[in-house]
Amino acid sequence: MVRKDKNWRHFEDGDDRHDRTARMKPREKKSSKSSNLDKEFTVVESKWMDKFPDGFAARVVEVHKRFAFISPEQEQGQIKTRDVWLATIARKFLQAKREERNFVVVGDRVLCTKTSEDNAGLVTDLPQCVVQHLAPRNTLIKRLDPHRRELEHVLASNVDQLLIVASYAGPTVKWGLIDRYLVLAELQGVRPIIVLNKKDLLATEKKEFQDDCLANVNIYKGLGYQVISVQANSANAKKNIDFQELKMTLKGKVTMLSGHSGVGKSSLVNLFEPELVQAVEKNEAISYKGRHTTSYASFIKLGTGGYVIDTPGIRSFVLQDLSFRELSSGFVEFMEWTSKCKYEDCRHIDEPECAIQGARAEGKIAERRYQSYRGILLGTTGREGRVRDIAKGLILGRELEGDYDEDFGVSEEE
Ligand SMILES: Nc1nc2c(ncn2[C@@H]2O[C@H](COP(=O)(O)OP(=O)(O)OP(=O)(O)O)[C@@H](O)[C@H]2O)c(=O)[nH]1
Ligand SMILES: [Mg+2]
Ligand SMILES: [Zn+2]
Repeated sequence: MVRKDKNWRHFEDGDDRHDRTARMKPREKKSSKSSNLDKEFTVVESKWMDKFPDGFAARVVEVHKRFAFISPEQEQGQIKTRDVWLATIARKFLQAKREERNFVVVGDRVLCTKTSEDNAGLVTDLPQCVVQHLAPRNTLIKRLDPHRRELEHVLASNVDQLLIVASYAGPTVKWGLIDRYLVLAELQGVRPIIVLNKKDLLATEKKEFQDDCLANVNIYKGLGYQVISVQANSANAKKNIDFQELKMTLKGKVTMLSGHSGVGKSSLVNLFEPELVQAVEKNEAISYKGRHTTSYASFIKLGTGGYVIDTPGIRSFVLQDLSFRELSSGFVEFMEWTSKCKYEDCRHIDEPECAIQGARAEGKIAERRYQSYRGILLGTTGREGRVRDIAKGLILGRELEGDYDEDFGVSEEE
């Protein structure tokens, strides 16, 4: 049984299926021993296995402040996400990566060595290892660190697809947030898929709202994006044709879920036979208030094929600082017009003879999408948390301005 402690969440018996920390507790006295493997870190990857006969390749499946969970890779990089080791990071490696907030992130491919030392200062029956090497990352999902802007906050790596999850209502869909995630996906070369959940709640909304939702869905579909409408908590969810489509889309891929807290990300994951069943708040009213049910980004194998990274909901998502060129390339419908602007450095805001403005006037670019672009470029959107945070007195200086946020994948308590 896990000890109740401020750093450790307490679980009832049988409630540990969705939590990897359930099998450990803090050690009474911290070990003073440190690994002497630090010196070996610079060894090139090709020679690595010779140096470390007990070395193995693995994938990072969950990251905590002082340790991570990894799953050893089997053939062709496949992993069993239920089979986890407790990993600490070689010290020299920590220093090399100081400019980042997390040393390893979910999705990273790493090389590890077995250890019998309790480097994390924990009592656990999990096998333990030390991360010695980080493979180059193919794709990166990152955002501005809301607390310290000079730090890059990488949320996940080596992701093939981004599932942008929103609910029609409870909480109400924020189209601007979907646009920002689309920009992120476009710029990283990660395929975006939009999922609109809580279809049942849409039916209870006013016709005006329903029409607006339909118009927005049609905008995205018109741009070539896959849009899927579901009710994740329905007993018949799996019979739904949209569910079947999503199942095929997830197969053979690593897909990261993102979106506000309470939109139904974990409910959705649970439909695809996950190796680790995800916790879902039963009381819907509580989940609307932004209380997080999922606490850590977690890499999970699906019985129906593929892997997902379930993540805790976010309060606001602020893109990295982007130039107007980068930003406009994140809006796919701008592409055919940007070369026709009179000025090469046209930002499409108030410049004369701007082709984007022309297309907008003719209705060839949707007004709402243009306003999203303008809002991101001028820094006036992406800051939903701002009003609430001013009220709470949380905005103290520039670094917190506008986007005070919950951690994403890193617990505040740790
Ligand atoms: N009405 C309705 N409720 C749903 C639906 N899908 C999920 N819910 C409920 O919405 C609440 C939040 O669901 P979760 O799956 O925990 O949401 P989440 O996005 O994982 O939330 P975080 O982990 O906090 O980020 C739960 O009470 C679910 O039962 C749906 O299609 N319709
Ligand atoms: Mg969740
Ligand atoms: Zn222009």
